[in-house]
Amino acid sequence: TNLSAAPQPQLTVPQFKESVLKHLHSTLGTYEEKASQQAWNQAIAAAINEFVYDGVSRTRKTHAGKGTRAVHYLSLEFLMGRLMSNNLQNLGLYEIADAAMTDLGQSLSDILEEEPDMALGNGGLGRLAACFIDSMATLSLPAIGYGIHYEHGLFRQEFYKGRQVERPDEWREFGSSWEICRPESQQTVKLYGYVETVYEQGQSRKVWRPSRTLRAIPWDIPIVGYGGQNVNILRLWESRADKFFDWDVFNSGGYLDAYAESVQAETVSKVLYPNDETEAGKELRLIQQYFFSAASIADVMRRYKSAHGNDLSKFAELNAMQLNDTHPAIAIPELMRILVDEEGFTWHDAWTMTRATFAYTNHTLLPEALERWPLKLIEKVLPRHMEIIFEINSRFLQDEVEAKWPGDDAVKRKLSIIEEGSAQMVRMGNLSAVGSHTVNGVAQIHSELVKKDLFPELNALWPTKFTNVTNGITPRRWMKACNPRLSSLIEKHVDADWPRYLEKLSGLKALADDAAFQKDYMAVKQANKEDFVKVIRELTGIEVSADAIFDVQIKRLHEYKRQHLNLLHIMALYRRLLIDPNYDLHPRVFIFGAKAAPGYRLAKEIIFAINKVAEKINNDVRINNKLKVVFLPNYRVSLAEKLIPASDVSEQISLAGKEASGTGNMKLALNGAITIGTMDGANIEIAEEAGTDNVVIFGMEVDDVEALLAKGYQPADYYRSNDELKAVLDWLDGDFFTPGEPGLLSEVKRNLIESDSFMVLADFEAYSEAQKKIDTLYRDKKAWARAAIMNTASLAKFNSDRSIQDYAENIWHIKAVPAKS
Ligand code: 26V
Repeated sequence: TNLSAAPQPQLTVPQFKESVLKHLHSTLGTYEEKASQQAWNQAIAAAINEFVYDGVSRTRKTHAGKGTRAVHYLSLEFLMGRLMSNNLQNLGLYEIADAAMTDLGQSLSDILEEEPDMALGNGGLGRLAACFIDSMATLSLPAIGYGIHYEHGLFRQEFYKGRQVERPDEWREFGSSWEICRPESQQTVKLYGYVETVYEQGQSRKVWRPSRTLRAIPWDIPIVGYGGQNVNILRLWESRADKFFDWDVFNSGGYLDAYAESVQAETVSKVLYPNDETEAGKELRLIQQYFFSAASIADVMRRYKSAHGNDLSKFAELNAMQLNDTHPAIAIPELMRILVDEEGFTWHDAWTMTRATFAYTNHTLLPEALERWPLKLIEKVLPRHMEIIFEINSRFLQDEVEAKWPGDDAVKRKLSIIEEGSAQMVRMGNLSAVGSHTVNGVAQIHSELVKKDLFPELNALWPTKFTNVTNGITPRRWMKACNPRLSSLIEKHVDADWPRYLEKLSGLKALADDAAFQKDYMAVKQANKEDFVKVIRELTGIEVSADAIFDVQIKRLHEYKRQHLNLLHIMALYRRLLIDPNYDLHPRVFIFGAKAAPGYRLAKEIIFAINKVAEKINNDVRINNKLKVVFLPNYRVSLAEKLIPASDVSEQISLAGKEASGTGNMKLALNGAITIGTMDGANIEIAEEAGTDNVVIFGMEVDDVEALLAKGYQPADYYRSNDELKAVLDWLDGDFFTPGEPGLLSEVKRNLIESDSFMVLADFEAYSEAQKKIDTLYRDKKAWARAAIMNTASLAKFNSDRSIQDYAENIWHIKAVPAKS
């Protein structure tokens, strides 16, 4: 195989030029002098797609009819971002295309900016799925991603007077260059209705009589592996009305009713739900989950039968399905329904096959994020599935729990898939764990907590079921494509195939103290920062200096991630500068990027508070530009790609035990930012790999948090005993940051003093001390450069290829099948 080499371009510059012009003329129907940036973008996409589609065909042909086991990655979110530069990089065509466009008098980098992000995900979980399908293609694994073809991705964020406003995301208003509609593979999905018991030849059988059906239309996004050998598919389902014109309704004057039906059907794939407590229990969300799970399983079945006929005995042997969180958990009873009701398997055999098929990844321990559906709702939308869930549950409790803990009703109540209470609820985590052969967490500490705190009894029942796969990121997007300066510097010192074999960067460790290399490395950082100064100016009008420390916190806004801890410290620095204008602080720019769920009140208040504090600080001439605060609107993948290479400090300050893994921490560290972080999620493993001298760890650990909680946490004690903390919290009450309108920021203060569920005040002092260490370290240019280089050189573990290799070997048991040339 050619996996060991960097991708070889299959075109010369003149050939690429010719191809783009051909498509501009005969695909787009325009010409050089007339073409808009968008038309150029589409012409380049068409030129790239000649290779992409060829890869799709070769990969399909290689797999067709083969008896090789494949994995199906079921995820309600794929946060893909832009695809053009990534596809060019993975095909080895980036430099060629760049030169070709320059010859044509165009700027490739400007044209790349025309592409909207595919923001079909909320945050970490969705971006992880996107990195994983890149790695599955790169490793030549037979793999398909399944999800929803949302018309609108995550909302576009604007600020109005410092407050978040949500606007619709229109990523494919005029179509997308990267999708192929496959009407020949459409499926029908049933909903609602009732269950009938049919008696035949002394046997009874359950038949679901649905009262509604939806059509599921697949859109395939080609996923180009690094080197372009295999091109896999991300299959996204769009919902349509089953029959657009109901002729009977139409003839009797119900023309508009027929349209109304199609509008209703199309709402199913209309919009991605934000992670939002207020959305819990929404019928449309449950239908989304079932819609894509059912369409995907039907698709897998169709492919199996066309290759192997109607004998399903090898189904589980040939198909693995990974549940990306509990969102597709309804796939478990769906597969049971097909095997038992439609294919005539005994319950026992169907259950053996189902459990051999599914594995489940847990991404959070936060109780409010664990999915529970009202039993009544599932009964209404999916009556047969509710019966199957009851059956799964009663067999699990009687055969497995009773055998282990005879007569113990308390343990049964705790483990039951059905939660009893005034309204019965279905616990999707329990269903997923019971119906899967393997359950994994996403970082070492998180996987331990899954066993210890979330599923201790299930872990006692099945000690080998629970495992860890530490998350990763694709170095193609998160280094090679987004940081071309660092990539070319690296290539002078290590093998060109480092984006595939990231451990090759460990060769840089020998250069960590080399003065010339340090100088080159820091010059790259400086140039990236100078580029980003312009981005900040364009997006916010704020002027910052590239000589300041760029201190970055980019992630969804959530109390457990503690953006407000960062804010309190910024206020403390500001106060120190006001008290003593000579306070010795290396100039610092604090940069935030974060969307809050639309219904998450306090998160939105924190955004508002950061924006108001920023406004005041950025306009205060007294502090001599030593401090700037920038909140970038509409944080998304394409903005991350510009910011991460320009970052000096990576803020990873969640309360210990709450951040399952984090993946931004890996991207920032790989690009040479120094982590200031708690002993949480993957921070722990990053410190282990990069060396504890090269990260700044602070604050309570999981045990400390537990101890403080047991003792009784009193945030007001910290408020009273720390004068600086008291002063900055009191500041929020007045009108200092909101002139003429006192109290606008009081809710943040009140929450911290009265509840502070994530112990911000308890960690404030330790955080403030850790920030002093950052300041001191930065002034020692050599020590800083050394630490940054050690981070870049040591992060091979967090290559998503390694994560996927772990899944392939330990969970899916699948092997590479390289596509033939
Ligand atoms: C969901 C919800 C839903 C309702 C209310 C609040 C809330 C808060 C958080 C979530 C998280 C959804 C799952 C998720 O995105 N987890 C993230 O997964 C990443 C990939 O494994 C991991 O790196 C992050 O640490 C983890 O937060």
